Amino acid sequence: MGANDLQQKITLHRASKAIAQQPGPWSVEAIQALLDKPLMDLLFEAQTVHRRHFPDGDIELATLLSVKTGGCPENCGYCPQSAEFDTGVTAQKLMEVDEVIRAAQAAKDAGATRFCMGAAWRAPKDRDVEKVAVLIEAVKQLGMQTCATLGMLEPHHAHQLKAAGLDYYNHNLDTAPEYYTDIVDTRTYQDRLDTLAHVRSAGISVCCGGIVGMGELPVHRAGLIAQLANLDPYPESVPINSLVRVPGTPLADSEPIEPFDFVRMIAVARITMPTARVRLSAGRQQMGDAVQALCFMAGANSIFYGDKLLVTGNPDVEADIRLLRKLGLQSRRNEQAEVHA
Ligand code: SAM
Ligand code: DTB
Ligand code: SF4
Repeated sequence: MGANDLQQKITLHRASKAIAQQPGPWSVEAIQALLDKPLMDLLFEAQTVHRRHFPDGDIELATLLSVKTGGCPENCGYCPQSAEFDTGVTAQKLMEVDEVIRAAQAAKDAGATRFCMGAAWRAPKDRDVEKVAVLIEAVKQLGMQTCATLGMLEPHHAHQLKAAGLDYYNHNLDTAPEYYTDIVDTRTYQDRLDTLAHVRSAGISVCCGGIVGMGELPVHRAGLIAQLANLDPYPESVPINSLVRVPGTPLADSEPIEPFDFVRMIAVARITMPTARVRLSAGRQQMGDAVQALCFMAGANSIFYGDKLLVTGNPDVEADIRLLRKLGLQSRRNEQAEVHA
């Protein structure tokens, strides 16, 4: 080993020791201080944590399907599926199982390992949960990881979904508690925390993150990360969304987030939740390859993969595969291509 290599190893070792000694629970101030660091220092710290916990450096590919679209009674200011806003989204009923299986099989064939089913409900009724349980069983039989996002759950719903084979439940906290009432007033932050607790108690892994670019202050971004990182245990999956500004929603004219501030959010999620899958989520279509590459550098190791999110667009599959290849990043899809090459 040359002197330079040795020096690099020592620097890396010192950095990882310093990070390992950071105490939890995380205060908003400590997170704010991370967000305020010089970008290169923050990236170095995040990448150090990332490599320690994910030495393989693979990128998880998760595909979304809106199984029940539109007509939602909630008024989340960012959401094109709320019945309160005129966004051109037409309400549809729950999809049939055959159609869902076809979509999941196509996602699997394209290289996705996780299939996430979204429903525009405030909270599913008993009969809705029974029907979604059938969808989960069918997707599970394809050998994919299953995820669902259906709104607020009662404890017995969570148990039913677990019994059907649900691996992850997505339920986002979206922003800091003190900014939440500016975004939605048909439910409370505590409602969200209660559902997350039911999901945990049922033994389902938690997928929980938020959205930036909704006109929030930097302290609200720090507050969101503090809430996520202080969940005990913190979520296994953390989707960080950049607001997709949909005409007709109250947040359509929000000031877009500065791209480097988005990268900072990814880095701080990685540092504070070292073993989580941090997902570079909505907003990639507006982001460009270079910013996405910085997000991977900052510790993102999952993306939503497929031409559509729930109702809005996402980069197409070929563009994503090209990007991952250009960056030399591994995904199951790339591994398969190498085997066949
Ligand atoms: N109704 C359920 C709920 O609210 O939990 C599940 C579906 S909801 C569409 C899932 C998540 O998508 C929301 O919590 C929010 O974080 C995200 N989301 C919705 N609209 C978005 C947008 N325009 N831009 C970015 N993320 C969005
Ligand atoms: C998450 O955090 N983002 C996804 C998923 N979980 C359900 C949804 C993004 C929605 C973007 C706007 C739309 O297409 O509706
Ligand atoms: Fe309904 Fe979920 Fe959209 Fe809120 S985010 S309006 S709960 S679908």
